[in-house]
Amino acid sequence: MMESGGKSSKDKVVAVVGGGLVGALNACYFARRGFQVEVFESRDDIREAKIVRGRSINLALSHRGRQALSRVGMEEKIVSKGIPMHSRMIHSLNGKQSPIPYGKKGQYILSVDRANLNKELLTEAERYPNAKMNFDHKLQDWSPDTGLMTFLRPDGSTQSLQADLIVGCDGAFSTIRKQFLRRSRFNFSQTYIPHGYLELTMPPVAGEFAMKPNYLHIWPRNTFMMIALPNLDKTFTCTLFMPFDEFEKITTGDDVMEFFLEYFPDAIPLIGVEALKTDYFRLPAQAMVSIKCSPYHINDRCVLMGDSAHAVVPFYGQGMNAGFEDCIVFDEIMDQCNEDFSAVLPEYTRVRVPDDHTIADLAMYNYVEMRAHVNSKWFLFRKKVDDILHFLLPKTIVPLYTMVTFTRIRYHEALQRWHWQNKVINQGLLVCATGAVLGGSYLIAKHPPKIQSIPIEKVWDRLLSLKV
Ligand code: FAD
Ligand code: EGU
Repeated sequence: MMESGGKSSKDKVVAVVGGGLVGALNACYFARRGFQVEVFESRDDIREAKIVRGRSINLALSHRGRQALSRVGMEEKIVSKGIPMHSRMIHSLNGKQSPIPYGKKGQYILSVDRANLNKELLTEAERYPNAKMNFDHKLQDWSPDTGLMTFLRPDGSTQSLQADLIVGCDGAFSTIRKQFLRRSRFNFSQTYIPHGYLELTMPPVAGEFAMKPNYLHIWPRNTFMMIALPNLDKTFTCTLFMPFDEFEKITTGDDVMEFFLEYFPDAIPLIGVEALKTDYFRLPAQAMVSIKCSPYHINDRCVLMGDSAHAVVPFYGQGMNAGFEDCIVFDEIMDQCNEDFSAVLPEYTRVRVPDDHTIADLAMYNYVEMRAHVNSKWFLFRKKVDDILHFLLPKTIVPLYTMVTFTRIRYHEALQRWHWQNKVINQGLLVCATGAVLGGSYLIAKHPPKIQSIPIEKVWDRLLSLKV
């Protein structure tokens, strides 16, 4: 396809910096259009490395992410190796487990292995003859004027390459973004939350999953929270979230046991006492950061996608899903603008910034809310109220997590709709309450109750016999 630059797409070099989840998927999107795609990844090829040390072992894949995969023909391959989670399983302190479905039968999320997903995407990208992987290439710096990038190689040498378009997919601590930070009118905010996270493995019991597999297991304990997602090898990966100052208080194996006995007693035999005591100290607690910025582009030269543009705290399970949706949105704008980068890039910023900023806000809001007052009772209660209202008024009231997780309603529209729904609910409650007061007063006036006095010593008996 010829356009303004005079070069056709097959003559243009698109450099994707970062071969993580979003970079690898993006490589497929650009290769499919015929560009000369060069992926630069600082690490070694994870398909050859024995141990992959990275963030979170598994992730919740939902509708937005699946849609993005399906457009490059990868949905089936990934979904077939994912474990469906139809419900949450809420673990109360007393060991009681209560399931809360995500929705109707087809509404489930998938637990997918991060390393496998990344490997499959790299392999898919490599199937295009016009896509090339460059591992062990760590970007050092680049020039917005010329598009020239410099990479550091493991032997200490450097290598340079010029690209027509640079796609920054190099994660939350993006090197590409450094050039954005030097520019005027670039907005940037970065917030570390006081919580850290730590991953523990729950082994199989007698060759079977230690807990029900098709659930996202949650232990909500206000300040402390644990989540477990199933893996294909019948283990669960448990992620413990707690404030760093609490992590610091736990320094010995006995401290760990005492802590788990108080907050997650049912998990102790499942993880195993010895494993718990050692696994806990294997890695230090990891930090979580929320990053927002805008614009996402520099001229017609460079664009940020995925965590490099918007790192979100993991309390909505949307970081990767949002990054994958970035790829769809960019791809659609490429069609609309005839692949003219000078039109595509500003349009991408215009369309995508409000949605990415909203999911960052929603995830942060959920973090604050969970931390403040979400114990298992409250969690169960809130989700049930949402679901009952949705059942009664299916077209009017759609829970926020449903819009976020199971639709492609733009994040900012989902938020607006949620505000509107809350107004409707509150007004509904007001009408009901007013009606109840008026109706009640009328009935009482019409049929004055016979005053029946209860002997004071019976009051407690009555109160205690009430089942809550
Ligand atoms: P990354 O995955 O960080 O990849 C960036 C890549 O760039 C890496 O491979 C890195 O090596 C490379 N790189 C970095 N710097 C350079 C450089 N200078 N030169 C070359 N290469 C470079 N999301 C969900 O959707 N669902 C979940 O359930 C979920 N759970 C999560 C749980 C936790 C605890 C955390 C921390 C995150 C979770 N996320 C989840 C978010 C998800 O992990 C991220 O949104 C996702 O990994 C972003 O992908 P990315 O490709 O943009 O960045
Ligand atoms: C955190 C860490 C339950 C994977 C938010 C729900 C998460 C995930 C929830 C992690 C929660 C919280 C939602 C999904 C998902 C819930 C969601 C959180 C996956 C509102 C690997 N969150 N997560 N909400 O509804 O929409 O189940 O590490 F505990 S999936 Cl914090 Cl849907």
